Amino acid sequence: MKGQWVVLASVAVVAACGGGGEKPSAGATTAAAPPAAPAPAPGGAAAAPAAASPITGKTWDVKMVGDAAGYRFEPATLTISRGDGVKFTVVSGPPHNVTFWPDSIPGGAAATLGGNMPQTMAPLTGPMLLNVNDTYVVSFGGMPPGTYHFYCTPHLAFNMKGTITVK
Ligand SMILES: [Cu+2]
Repeated sequence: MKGQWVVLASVAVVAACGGGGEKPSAGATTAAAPPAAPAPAPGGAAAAPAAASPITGKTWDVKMVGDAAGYRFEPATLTISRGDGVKFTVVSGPPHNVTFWPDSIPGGAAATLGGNMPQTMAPLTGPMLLNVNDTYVVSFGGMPPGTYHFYCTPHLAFNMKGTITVK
């Protein structure tokens, strides 16, 4: 089972790299990503992360679950206000993480989002959460309104995806 996970994780990473359109060698397409909002200016994966903007509003809870029913974020869709935060907590089935598609977030949001994501492993890619009860908090302080699509890198193939809408 472990070997299978490694293979799937590799596929997901390749797909994630392809999404930014920066890596010429990947050969992957953005087919795995949900349809992006029309965005002439992509999220800007190349933009340097900005300084973190703190949470000034409510913090919402999203569970990261993997059980007999599958892998998922609960809730998978969330509407929040600018300045709110989202706390992801591992409930079962780790490892999980939170990765945003650079081309499926509002134009110009990548730099701020990158700055608001602690300990990233790659652009807009949160660290692996290895244990039940591990948490990861993302501030939406300073984030432009719009829709932010994200997924769990190890479980993208299992459709572990979610959407946060900032009002
Ligand atoms: Cu996961």
